[in-house]
Amino acid sequence: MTPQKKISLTRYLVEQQRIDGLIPGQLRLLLEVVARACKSISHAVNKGALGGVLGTAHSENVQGEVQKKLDIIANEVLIEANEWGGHLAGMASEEMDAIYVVPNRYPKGEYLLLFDPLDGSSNIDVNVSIGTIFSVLHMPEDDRGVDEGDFLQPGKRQVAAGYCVYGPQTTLVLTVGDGVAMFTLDREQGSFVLTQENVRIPADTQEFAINMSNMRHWASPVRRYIDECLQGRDGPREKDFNMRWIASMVADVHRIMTRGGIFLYPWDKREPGKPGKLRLMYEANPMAWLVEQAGGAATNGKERILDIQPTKLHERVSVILGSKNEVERVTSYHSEL
Ligand code: AHM
Ligand code: MG
Repeated sequence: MTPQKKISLTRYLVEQQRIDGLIPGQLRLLLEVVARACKSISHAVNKGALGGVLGTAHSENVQGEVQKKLDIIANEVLIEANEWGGHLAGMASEEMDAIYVVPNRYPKGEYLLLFDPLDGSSNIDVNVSIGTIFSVLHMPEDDRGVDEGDFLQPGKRQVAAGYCVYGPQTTLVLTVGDGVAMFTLDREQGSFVLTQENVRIPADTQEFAINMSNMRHWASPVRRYIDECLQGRDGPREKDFNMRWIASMVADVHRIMTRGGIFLYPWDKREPGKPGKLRLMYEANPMAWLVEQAGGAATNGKERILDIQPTKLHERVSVILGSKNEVERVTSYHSEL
């Protein structure tokens, strides 16, 4: 038997570029550089206490959250890897107050890169899966200098999106608008290898992911949905539901990509002026596009996440995503208010 040929990320991108013309040269370079950065973040995560990378950095990000050492390391790795290649005009990160304009000493490209360098920060020190989430936008046409306004594009304008989950395996999940592909890091070869193409999320599920400790703060449509799930076989859904909550969006979404499910991080009453906890540009948009590309759905309860026009870089949003029929059900409960 001839051994099956392994398709590396590089080969996959070259072939996509050649066959479908979906990936222009600069975008291919960008995706390869992001993948390389993820590989290096994966190594740092793997070393853990041996690398002296655990614990807090004794600083706060723009959202007032305490930064972990690995949040800052991952942010620096992504910036340093991406600033000199000539493929980007600027970057924006959950961990930086303002946008990062590519310095003048480097050539400027036509893309903008946005990322949550290390999602699931509360799981870093306890050896639970965490990840990097990224989103790629095109610079608006005829724009000479890059500013924050250039980044404020709705998620439907993304040209690439993905995440890399650092778990028992390191897996990179990617879309360029032609379905979703998964690549597993082969540590001996040092490269990402294609392990699944055409990822599909089943339309129905019996598994939900939500932080139940916030239940008393939720709005009534979300309470109703979860309450009906909890009633199981004896309730209106007439089936039992299972619950999972990893508290790393990247890991919860990866489970949904693999076997279906619904993920919710809804608005709650504690801070009524805040639309949600998760960030639109670094978390919700890339995940929403990946989920849609795999046949799922993503809304904020009222509208499709990818249609939301952002008004500021660090904007937050309510997130409901995953198996299509369940997302549509929760969304319909919001309109029945
Ligand atoms: P982070 O980007 O600072 O890590 O925060 C986002 C994370 C998500 O990954 C996860 O879904 C959520 O916060 C968990 O929140 P909670 O601790 O409230 O359950
Ligand atoms: Mg995050």
